Amino acid sequence: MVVVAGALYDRGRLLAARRSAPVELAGRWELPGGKLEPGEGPEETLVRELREELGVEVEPGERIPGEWPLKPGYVLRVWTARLLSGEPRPLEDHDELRWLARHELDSVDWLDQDRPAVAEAALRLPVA
Ligand code: DCM
Repeated sequence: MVVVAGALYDRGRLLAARRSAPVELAGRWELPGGKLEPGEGPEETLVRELREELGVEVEPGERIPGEWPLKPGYVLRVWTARLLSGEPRPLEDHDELRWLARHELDSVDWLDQDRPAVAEAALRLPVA
């Protein structure tokens, strides 16, 4: 099973989302996303999940190379994305959101599995 997450950029900052569930992940920060559904392409998953979870419209960009193991049977793949419209709100799965500039990326407690993707995303952070 593939989980697709987005390195969402806006004005030189990256969006971090704090999980509210399940208990073992709650309070940790992630790149928002969710599971690929049957018949969906990963970019479609990303657009759908960020619409559902954050209430925003995004444009997927490039895949960040790599694949990171989650729980058994699940892997995390990450795409960059650009905010097209809306202001992200924690509608589902999250209780706080923060836009982080490059020098702020270490200020939140990222999920271990997201850390390598965040490091790669930081390298691709567009200048504001
Ligand atoms: N997940 C993760 N890192 C992300 C996004 C998701 O580790 N950036 C994990 C958390 C869940 C699973 O993937 O175990 C499915 O995510 P969700 O519950 O958001 O659909």
